Amino acid sequence: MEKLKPESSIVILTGAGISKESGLDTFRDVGGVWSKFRLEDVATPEGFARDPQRVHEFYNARRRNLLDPEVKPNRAHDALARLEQEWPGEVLLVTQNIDDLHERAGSRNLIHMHGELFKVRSLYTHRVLEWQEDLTLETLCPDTGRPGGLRPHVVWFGEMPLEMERIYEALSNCTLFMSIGTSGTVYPAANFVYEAHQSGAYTVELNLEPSNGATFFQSHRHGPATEVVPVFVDEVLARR
Ligand code: BJW
Repeated sequence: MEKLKPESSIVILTGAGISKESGLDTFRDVGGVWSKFRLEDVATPEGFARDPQRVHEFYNARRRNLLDPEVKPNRAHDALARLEQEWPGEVLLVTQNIDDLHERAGSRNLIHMHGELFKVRSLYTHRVLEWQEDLTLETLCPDTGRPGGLRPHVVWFGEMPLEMERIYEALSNCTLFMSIGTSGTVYPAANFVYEAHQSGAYTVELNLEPSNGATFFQSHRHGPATEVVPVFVDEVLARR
């Protein structure tokens, strides 16, 4: 952290663990999403081609859950928004999450590398649309008027995550890299710590438990995100 100056750039990677205390399930923890659904069925292009209705139902349920007024940003989302607002240098938040809790907390310099639950994409025109309703096979694509032409705007296994060029550019210029609430099992996000380390950044993991790539971080804060993230953000802001 000694190299961290007020003008330094910070890159933050977040995963499902940061939204756990807001009431959203993680994927790989006990009782997580992948203990209830086969990822091959609901999170691959092949699964969507085989049974699009099943995939729609999976995302419809998650979309409705995100609309539940009980699901709100927590102290960890709030702390990251504060960091962006108060840190003099650039703060880029890269999230693997498709929920909108970072936006609701006030983060603005944000990349959703695995897409967004409140967006859908036309299979015919590739246009991305804001969307909060259920999707069915009968839903008409607004661009073409044809049914069955919309898919969730999410990145499934085997698909290219979004805005990778901008992310790698930021990783190559950052002085601090923070990874929060992610198991480090899904690539390319799991590799970001190496990219940041190679660029000379100080790398910190904030997670409930050591992640798969824990040994590659220089510092660890283990605990619930709502506890460890605000404390760490205060430490960073004290270096202004
Ligand atoms: C708390 C907490 C609390 C709990 N406080 N913490 C073989 C080897 C290497 C790679 C591959 C391979 N075979 C295939 C691949 C590539 C594949 C991949 O990585 N597979 C692995 C499973 C091996 N990746 C892809 O296909 C990606 N595309 C790609 O690689 O394109 C080529 C490319 C290469 C190089 C550059 C560029 C491109 C696409 C991946 C798409 C992932 N999609 C999903 C679903 C869609 C979105 C959705 O429906 O939500 O995205 S999968 C799912 O996993 C979701 C998540 O974003 C993602 C990551 O999960 P995350 O966030 O880490 O959650 P968990 O549950 O795993 O972990 C939660 C953590 O929080 C835990 O550690 C808890 O302890 C902690 N926690 N409570 C703090 N309160």
